[in-house]
Amino acid sequence: MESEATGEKKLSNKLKKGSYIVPVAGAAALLTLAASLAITAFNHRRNSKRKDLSGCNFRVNLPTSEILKLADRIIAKSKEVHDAVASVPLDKVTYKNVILPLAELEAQQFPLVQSCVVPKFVSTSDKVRKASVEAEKKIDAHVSSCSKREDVYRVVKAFAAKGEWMGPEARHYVQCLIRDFERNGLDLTATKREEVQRLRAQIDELSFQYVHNLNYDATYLLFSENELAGLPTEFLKTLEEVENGMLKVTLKSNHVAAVLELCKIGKTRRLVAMTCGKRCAKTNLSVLEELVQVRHRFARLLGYSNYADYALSFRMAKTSSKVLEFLEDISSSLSDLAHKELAVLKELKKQEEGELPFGVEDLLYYVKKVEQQEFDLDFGALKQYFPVNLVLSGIFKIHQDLFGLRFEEIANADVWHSDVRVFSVFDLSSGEILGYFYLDMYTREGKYGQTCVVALQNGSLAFSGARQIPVALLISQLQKDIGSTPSLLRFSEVVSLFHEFGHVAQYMCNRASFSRFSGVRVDPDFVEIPAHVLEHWCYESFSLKLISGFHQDITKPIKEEICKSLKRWRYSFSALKLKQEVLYCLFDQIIHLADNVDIVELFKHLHPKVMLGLPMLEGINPASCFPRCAIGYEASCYSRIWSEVFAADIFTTKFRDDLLNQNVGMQFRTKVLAQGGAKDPVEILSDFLGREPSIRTFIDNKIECSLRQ
Ligand SMILES: *[C@@H]1O[C@H](CO)[C@@H](O)[C@H](O)[C@H]1NC(C)=O
Ligand SMILES: CC(=O)N[C@H]1CO[C@H](CO)[C@@H](O)[C@@H]1O
Ligand SMILES: [Zn+2]
Repeated sequence: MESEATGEKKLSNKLKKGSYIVPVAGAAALLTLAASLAITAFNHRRNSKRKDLSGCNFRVNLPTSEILKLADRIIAKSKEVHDAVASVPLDKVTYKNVILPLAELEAQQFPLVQSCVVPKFVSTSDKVRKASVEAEKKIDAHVSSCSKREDVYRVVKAFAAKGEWMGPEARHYVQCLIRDFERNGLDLTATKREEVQRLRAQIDELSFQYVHNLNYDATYLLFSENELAGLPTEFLKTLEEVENGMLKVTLKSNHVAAVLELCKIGKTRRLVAMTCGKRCAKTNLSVLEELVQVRHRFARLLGYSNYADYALSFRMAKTSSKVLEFLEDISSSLSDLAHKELAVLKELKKQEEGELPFGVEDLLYYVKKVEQQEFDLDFGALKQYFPVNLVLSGIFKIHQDLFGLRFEEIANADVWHSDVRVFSVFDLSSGEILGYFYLDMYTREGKYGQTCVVALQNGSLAFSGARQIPVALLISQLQKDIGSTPSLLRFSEVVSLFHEFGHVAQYMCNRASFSRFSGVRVDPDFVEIPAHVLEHWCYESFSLKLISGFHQDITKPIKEEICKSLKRWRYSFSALKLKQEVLYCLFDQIIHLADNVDIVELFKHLHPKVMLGLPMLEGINPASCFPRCAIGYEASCYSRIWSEVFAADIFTTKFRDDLLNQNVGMQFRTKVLAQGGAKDPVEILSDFLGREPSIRTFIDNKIECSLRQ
């Protein structure tokens, strides 16, 4: 699963029941979409017979008892196959009796597992969601026990040692099987293996504690209304008032962001930034120190020189030295630009507050100020140009023209809520079905709260030659309003939808043979790249006009000036913003290189170095409140920047000058999207680009776009 911060903002308005994608984009005159975009209307009221999706083994709407029974059947079957593999004599191992049964088991069981697990995200019934959680626990426990089976490991190892000829994808698959076993210490002595398990449990406990401390931190500050000057009245009204009119500002991100962006009083900003940077300093610094030490020991036991190398060994970046070089290169290449950006902000502060020194607490405030002065971007008004159906049909149109795909809505498919829509994806030229996806767009009670794409069935090619097609689910968090106008999207939601559709396209176009390599969760450094590539279409006038139209007259797309502003806005102060992110990524990488890094000193040292001499705020320690390095992104925080950089390389080199070039699009589809996790990502990208991927294009593009401001 994959989640996005961008999709969380709300939008309003309602999609009328029974409505369908209007197959006309804003620049209606530009396009004759209606004919080419075969999106069938469907009508909820006419739902006579529910249709099954042929070739889809994901089961919708299983009742509670069925979910639990299915989980038991999955486990029993899996156990049977594992036992059979384990019983193969070591001198009789072949691809057919060891690897094939495991690969086909995975491919067949995955959609069934998802039939049990996915209801917990989307079901409208509390009971079903609970059963789903319970089923998941059972299945997880079983999967975890399988990955610790020494008997199976030994057979797989014996097979690998035999050196039977295999294609590169199969070889890679065998390596992955072995890696998973060995990450559980199966190649170690029993005592060391126990130690691995013990350390892993300790890591889980400590990272949980770190995040728990942050979540339960209840620190707040009190300010008078004067001290909060600059904040909008509607915001002040939401603050709790304590005695003598003082207002309570918590350290929740929406409070902190509002103060840092809008509060005119430098002292208030500083106090909020400092208090925020001291959160959990007493507790979490020691938790993180211990966590890093335990991780280091864990990685050493498994034969890696440090935890970073353990975390990176199966990622595109591969080694920590490569990551450090990458981050330092980005940071130093952007220094000149960032200096220029900072000079603008410093000048503005001088005008507004006199000779006071500029500090990090001033960054957001003055950035916001310049942006308000320079760009006439009213995001509230911009929404009027993004009715959901228009945006969707624009997205489909772009995917169709670029990648040779055709989307068709399936009427009367079985779904878990009447808002959910289902689409088939076809290859435009051959008419071959490539896959299906469910679109569950609107927030509702009990539904999972993130925007993401969930794999329901992975594409794969069985030994018999039968292809299983991929089935995906796109969950987003759009707000359905009770009103008569169509649902309107905020710009951030438009970008987020584009991003997620990038994942869907990648998933649909994947031609890997092994289910394991056809997911949307393969190498995380690689898998985000196509989605980031697609985001670029949201900032180009040509495509923006394609996906927009004033909601009361969709033939009127957004104006050229606004398109230009959006692009400039994207690059405004982007060097400074990126450097700030690089700072945290460097910290995350360096602490995972050894067991004795002084995490307090490290931040103090890195801060002025990366942030152009700006010192860290006195007495704070960001290390105590940086949950990404504690859980989920440890030693891999860099990955977001990584994807963005190589996506920019691809977009700028191949697509920027011809946004709907199907030739290039088809090459991207076959050389990149189709490959999935079956091949080395650097090889994949080099094949497409005709050279190794490089950070230069990203940097040059950033400098060029910023100078145009
Ligand atoms: C299918 O894809 C998902 C999501 O990318 C992945 O988590 C899962 O491991 C894959 N399934 C199999 C059977 O490998
Ligand atoms: C290792 C460590 O210092 N843990 C502390 C983290 O913070 C909690 C309180 O929130 C303490 O109870 C732990 O001892
Ligand atoms: Zn993503």
